[in-house]
Amino acid sequence: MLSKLFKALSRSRGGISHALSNLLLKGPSVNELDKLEETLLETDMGYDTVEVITNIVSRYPGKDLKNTIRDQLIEILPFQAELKIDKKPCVIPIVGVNGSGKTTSAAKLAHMYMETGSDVTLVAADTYRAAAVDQLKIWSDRVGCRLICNENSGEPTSVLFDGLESADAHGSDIVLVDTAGRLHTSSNLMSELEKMYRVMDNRFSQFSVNPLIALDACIGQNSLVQAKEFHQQHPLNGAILTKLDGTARGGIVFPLFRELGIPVKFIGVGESLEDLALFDPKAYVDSLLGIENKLSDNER
Ligand SMILES: Nc1nc2c(ncn2[C@@H]2O[C@H](COP(=O)(O)OP(=O)(O)O)[C@@H](O)[C@H]2O)c(=O)[nH]1
Ligand SMILES: [Mg+2]
Repeated sequence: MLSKLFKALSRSRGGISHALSNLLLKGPSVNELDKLEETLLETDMGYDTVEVITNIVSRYPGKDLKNTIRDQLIEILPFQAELKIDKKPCVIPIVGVNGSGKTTSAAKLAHMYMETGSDVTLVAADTYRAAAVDQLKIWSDRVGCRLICNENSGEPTSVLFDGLESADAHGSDIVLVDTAGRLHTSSNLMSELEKMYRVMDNRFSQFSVNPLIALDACIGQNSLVQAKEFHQQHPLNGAILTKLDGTARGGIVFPLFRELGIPVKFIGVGESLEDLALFDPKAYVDSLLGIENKLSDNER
């Protein structure tokens, strides 16, 4: 997985490494600092974090530069995510806008939890797109986990209710709920989500509720706005940052945590079941900066 993360961040790393090498070579002139700043901003890490780095660079432009930056960046980030969420069984609704990778991430998470011996129930609560249930059926077959769906229902809350009752009766440890994509500006769909949260919180208190937002890393700063609104509606447990393999903009992890207090818990680095990893701040920063000492050639 280190190798996929390393590959996924290659574009960001290329730009940052180039700017840092130039800086070491030519000294921290205003021009080189500007170039570095621009490169860093392009990764979406946000101005505050960029400033942390440019301050280090202008103060200690030495050969230990990368390691100094590394340590500071790791300090900004959330702790390493853990797979086990709670002692109680838990329900993980996966929310976000259309196409952000909710369904795929639900399947990847189901796979990850099954691999560690948990009993997993997937709930197909996207009742808007006819193909959504079929998509999840295919995934659940591949993963080999339970799936609760109702093709005749247009009521996501009702499907969720059935799913949680069934998971409870069966004794599932983890219930992953695939939801319909919605923009935070769509008040109907947002109030429907609120209804779903009410059912989870009030009717199924035997489960801890741990919502995750799926955010497409390619869309950059827009994800901050989305995350903020979803987080205000119901506190999010964290984010799944998807499609890191297709972008040079993985830096959004920083402002998500610094500005909104939302930790990235998982990263998506491809389209298959195995392409999900727990967020590891050290591996992430090392990959971002091109610090390779932790990676053997086999791992890459
Ligand atoms: N490259 C890549 N593609 C992804 C990733 N996660 C999801 N996708 C793709 O993004 C598209 C939308 O994903 P989907 O799960 O259906 O999004 P949803 O609308 O939020 O449920 C699909 O083609 C997925 O294969 C990822 O981490 N990397
Ligand atoms: Mg979907």
